[in-house]
Amino acid sequence: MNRRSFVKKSVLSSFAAIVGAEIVFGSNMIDGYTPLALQEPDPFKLFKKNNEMVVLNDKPWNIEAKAHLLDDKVTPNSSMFIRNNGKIPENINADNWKLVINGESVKQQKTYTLQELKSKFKHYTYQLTLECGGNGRSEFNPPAKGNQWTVGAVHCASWTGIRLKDLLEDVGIKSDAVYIAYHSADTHLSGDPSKEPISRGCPISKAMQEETLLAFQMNGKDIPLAHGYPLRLVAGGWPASVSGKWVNTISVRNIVHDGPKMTGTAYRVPCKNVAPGEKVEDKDMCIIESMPVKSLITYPKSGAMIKKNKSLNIRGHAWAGELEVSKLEYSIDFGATWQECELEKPTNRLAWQHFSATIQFPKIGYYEVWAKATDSNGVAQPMVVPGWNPKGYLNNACHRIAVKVS
Ligand SMILES: Nc1nc2c(c(=O)[nH]1)N[C@H]1C(S)=C(S)[C@@H](COP(=O)(O)O)O[C@H]1N2
Ligand SMILES: [Mo]
Repeated sequence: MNRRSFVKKSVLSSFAAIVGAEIVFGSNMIDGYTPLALQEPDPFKLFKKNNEMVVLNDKPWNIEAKAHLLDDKVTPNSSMFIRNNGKIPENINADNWKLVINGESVKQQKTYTLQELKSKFKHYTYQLTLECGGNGRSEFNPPAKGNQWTVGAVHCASWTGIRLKDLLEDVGIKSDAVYIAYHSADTHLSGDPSKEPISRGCPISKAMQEETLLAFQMNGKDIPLAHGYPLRLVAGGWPASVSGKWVNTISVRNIVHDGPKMTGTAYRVPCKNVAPGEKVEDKDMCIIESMPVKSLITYPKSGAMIKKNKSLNIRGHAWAGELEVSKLEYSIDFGATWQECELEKPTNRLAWQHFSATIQFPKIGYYEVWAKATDSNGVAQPMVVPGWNPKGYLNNACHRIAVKVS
């Protein structure tokens, strides 16, 4: 007879500690069995997220915020969306974390420990807007495959780290350098260790900007595991896919990086507008760089009720990739007329900007408040979903909330 052994006492008590209760018939569990409660962890507890966040996918984890959860000027972890392409690395030991700088265009390969990075280079802190290229995807028609982000795949946290530029200068790069690429510790969903879930990067010019960081802190603390602990690339204003989490290698390339999610339809859009649903050839696709101008009304929550003759204070944030937002307007008549909002300057380049306005409504009834940002080049958000593309990127249509006056 093939007798199976039962779970060990020590394992049982550690399970009980995680579950937070005695596992009453636990001694009947066979060895190697994982209680369901540990197989399906509560993502809100696991990642310390507000339980109004929306889980779009659990394999891999993809979780988005709602507009009203993003009301803080600096986004706290509890409201930050999570976008993973693979499995979050396990058993990270920051004490022996290493960063390798290699590639065709380094003078010689170099390796730094996390400790060396922290002690050798000057630290900088910036608030940086990171928006997933696919934020707003759910509104494209014909629909695009992928996580159906609505409006909440954006955050602006405060990141502390070293400048990538300082590091690359220390390594020494050749004059033929074109691109930098990240490689990370997360693993492919297939379990195949030879495959990377994602490896992207940016042109040298973006890598050399003052605000492009290799960050080890977020909002003044170690970066949360889901957001890239212990080391993350942060390139504000570009699709957040450039900001590699759990980074263990930076490659300096003499070609445009060709890693997973750099080619085909991934993070690329037709170089020229196409009709919805049109087939686009590979050679006519361009890599997304600076993100377009956009804004979000974060207060009040859509569905607000106010009493007649009372004014309504609204507020939110606006961002424009590499550019500054120069104007923010609101409309209560479906875009027929616009009034200007108060708009603050960004705390630093590539941080989102805060806006506010006090609105009077002419009479009792249903209204929508729309917000529209304009960037420093005079380009405004469209009122309808812009340029269809195969993977549903770059939807920067005006955000709107419903308001009832009674
Ligand atoms: N290593 C690694 N880095 C990554 C990803 C990933 O799956 N693996 N996802 C990218 C994408 S597509 C986005 S939108 C952002 C999301 O960052 P966040 O989860 O901290 O919000 O991380 C980027 N960096
Ligand atoms: Mo993304």
